[in-house]
Amino acid sequence: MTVSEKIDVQKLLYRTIEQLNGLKTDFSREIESLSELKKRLRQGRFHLAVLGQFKRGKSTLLNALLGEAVLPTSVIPLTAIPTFIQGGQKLSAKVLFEDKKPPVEYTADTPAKFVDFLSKYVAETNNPANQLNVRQVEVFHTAEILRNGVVLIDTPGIGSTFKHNTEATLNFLPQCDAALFLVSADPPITEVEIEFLKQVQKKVPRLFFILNKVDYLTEQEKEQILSFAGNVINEQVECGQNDIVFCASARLGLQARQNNDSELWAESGLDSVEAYLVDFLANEKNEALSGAVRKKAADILAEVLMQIQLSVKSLQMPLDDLEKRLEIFRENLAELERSKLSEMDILEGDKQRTHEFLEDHSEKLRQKSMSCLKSIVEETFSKLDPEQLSEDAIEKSLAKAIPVFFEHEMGKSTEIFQDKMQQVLSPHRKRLNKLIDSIRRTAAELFDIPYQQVQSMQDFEVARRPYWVSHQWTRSFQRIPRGLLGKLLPAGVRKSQLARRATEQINELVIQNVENLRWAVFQNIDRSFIRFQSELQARFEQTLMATQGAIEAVLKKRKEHSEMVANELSRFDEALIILADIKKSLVSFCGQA
Ligand SMILES: Nc1nc2c(ncn2[C@@H]2O[C@H](COP(=O)(O)OP(=O)(O)OP(=O)(O)O)[C@@H](O)[C@H]2O)c(=O)[nH]1
Ligand SMILES: [Mg+2]
Repeated sequence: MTVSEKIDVQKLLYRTIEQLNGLKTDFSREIESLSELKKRLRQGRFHLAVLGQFKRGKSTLLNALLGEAVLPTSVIPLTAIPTFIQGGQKLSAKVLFEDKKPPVEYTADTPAKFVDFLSKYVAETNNPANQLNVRQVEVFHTAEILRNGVVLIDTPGIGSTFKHNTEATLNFLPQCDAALFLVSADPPITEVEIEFLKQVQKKVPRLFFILNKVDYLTEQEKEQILSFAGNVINEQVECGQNDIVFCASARLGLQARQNNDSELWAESGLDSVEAYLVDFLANEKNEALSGAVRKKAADILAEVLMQIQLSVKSLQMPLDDLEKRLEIFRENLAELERSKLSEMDILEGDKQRTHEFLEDHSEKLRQKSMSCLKSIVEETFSKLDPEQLSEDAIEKSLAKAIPVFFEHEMGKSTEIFQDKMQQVLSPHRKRLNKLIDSIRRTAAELFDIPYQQVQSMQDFEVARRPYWVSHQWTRSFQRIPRGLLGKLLPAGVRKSQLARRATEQINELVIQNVENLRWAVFQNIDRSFIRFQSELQARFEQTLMATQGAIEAVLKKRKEHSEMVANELSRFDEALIILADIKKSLVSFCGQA
């Protein structure tokens, strides 16, 4: 869909709202939903992440695309916290924390000062192991590329000694709509990158490869490395839409933008990257989003049309006939209401069973983590001399392993439970949709009006805020007085005391961390069920209002103000023609998509 078609859809939504406002019937719910759709169309976000091994030039590339150096870059592994860069009025930042600490906000005078500010939070050197508990950093920038709701995300490089970052990045991938995957010639694509790429490919719908730092290379070297990287990528990644490879020099690109040098910008290769991203990705975003918006709007209109047709019929029919039919309709509805209640009971049961499944899952995870942490302690015992063995040494080896292990398990659990929820909810969705549909069918048959089918019964994707699924994992011991494990004790006794202490500590750590993970999943499950239930309840009620509600309203009006019937009829007739026409346009757009 082109931008002008997007504007056309916006106009159609606007005209529909205008029509509904003009009718003297309460369409406030529909108007609210249509306004929400208009907003979604305007604000739609597109998450484009820059991924790759550490030091491939991710932050430099983003700086070049933004046109100035605002993200810290360095020769040592640096970016430790994901940074979300979105459109804004001026260069500013917001740092969000894990704990309840309020966010820190900053507006910069110069890019250099901005880099200094960000470095305090995102750089591994200044905030080692994320001591400051930063959850994510948001940057607001005026760059053109961010205009269309595109959010660029600078991610921590994978494969550095900070393994925890790699796991957090993997867990974040499902939120990316597309990614730029950076490789470079020094060294050419590594095994760690290939493993990472396989994961990325499973979770990110669109990938673009960039061979960065080509300024190092002669033409011949560039061709060699490009064909090498191309072969490796082709072997590892199923080809198709994902095989676009760009050559670029982020460093030259940044220089070009800083000096307003368009020749150098072209030479850096980033002109093609930018042109591609701005046009194609922004349109692709519009495509998916407008498709969903058009379908949803067409559905709302289908219900509105049915409601108006029902009202027209109810206005035309002899009064006693209308009362009779309404009575039959009410009887039918009572039966459907009973079916809905028993469906909701089954849903509640399924929620309990999903929680039980989580308890089972957590128990297995407790056992698995216990044996994993125990083997880490045993390894420490076997590697170190008795004199070097200390509670500190054991704690250090556990502290290193815990975030990696649990972050990984968190990712796996999230996937397992996403599938589980899909499995559990999808039959409910089907049955409840059928139930709601039969309200419409019954009304159509009983009142002899065309049945309007509602197409998209799927959940409408909720507007996503970027979030980084990294958690704080407990990794430190409860200290005990030094004397108890004193070095003066015979080696054998010390060792067995240490082993006993280590087992106690592992127990504690496992309990705390599994609980942390279990609680996060538990809340997700609950939230999904609540959203599902309230959405269906709302749809059920909306359909009742559009059918039973509409007929009852007409009946009341005819009894109390029979003189208004003719006016009302002509208003409805007019609206029917216009709205049916708008719906036709929306559906024909859908056909084109
Ligand atoms: N020659 C050359 N050097 C580059 C290029 N792009 C980046 N660099 C340099 O590579 C080093 C790493 O760049 P960064 O942008 O910090 O890399 P990164 O991928 O963000 O690194 P992490 O945040 O640690 O994962 C810096 O010294 C950059 O100046 C390039 O196109 N050519
Ligand atoms: Mg970086």
